[in-house]
Amino acid sequence: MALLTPRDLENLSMQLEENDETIKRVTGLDVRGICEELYGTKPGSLKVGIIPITAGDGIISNFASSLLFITQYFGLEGAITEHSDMTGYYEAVSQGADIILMADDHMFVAHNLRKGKIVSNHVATGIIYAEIASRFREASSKDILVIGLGRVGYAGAAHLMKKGFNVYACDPNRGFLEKAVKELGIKPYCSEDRKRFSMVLEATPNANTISEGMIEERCLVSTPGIPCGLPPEIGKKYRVDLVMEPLVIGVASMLYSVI
Ligand code: 2YC
Ligand code: MG
Repeated sequence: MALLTPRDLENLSMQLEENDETIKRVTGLDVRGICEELYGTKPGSLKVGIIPITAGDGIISNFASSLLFITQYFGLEGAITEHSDMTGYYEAVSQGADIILMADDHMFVAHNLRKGKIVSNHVATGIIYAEIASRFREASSKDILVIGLGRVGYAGAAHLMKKGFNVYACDPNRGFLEKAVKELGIKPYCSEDRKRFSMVLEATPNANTISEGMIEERCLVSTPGIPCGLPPEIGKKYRVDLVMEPLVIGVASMLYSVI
């Protein structure tokens, strides 16, 4: 799974501001508003313990500080533990953390110790980026394309099916596609169909996954994917809005879903 680099997390507040402006323009709500409607929750004065984890590739220099920025931005009280791993966990719980945020190379979780609610970044990210795509005010129909059916795309496709959208999806991994058709009832998308979409959720770790034949002249592409799946020339040639941000939107979804 693609790991964030310190470079991805530079200018996080500027990236958030730019994306929040686009989201507000194309959906009518900002990230806060969408999360409140999506989860029916509002952040109160909860304490969030942020615990650096040294497992695997280890600590990403500005990952914990980015989580602190995000926690505070959404009105919660955050603290990064002095110690990492199990010692850090003990420190956070002893200091009264209501919610724990920690990530190794495979799982990034938010765990509400008071309510016993836990969510992974993959699921929360898939859901919020799907929700953003689905709220495109200029959408021409309820048809929506999901590119990538890994842990993020699958969660996004499941959410969109539950919301009653016509979900078309593709993934180079036939097993992933068959699983999603069987379990979610999504329709397999193949480029020969020549079907075009005004809403796209792109959830792959690859560039240039979106081709010209897939999108309508006016389109919203919503993606947590790094690198960006939308080729710049296509974004310029058509009236495409792009919502793409490396961490804040996904973490906001995690926090709102467990508070
Ligand atoms: O600094 C730390 O505590 C590191 N153990 C954090 C590792 C995060 C690894 N995960 C990722 O980079 C991506 C993120 C987009 C969120 C999920 N996977
Ligand atoms: Mg994000």
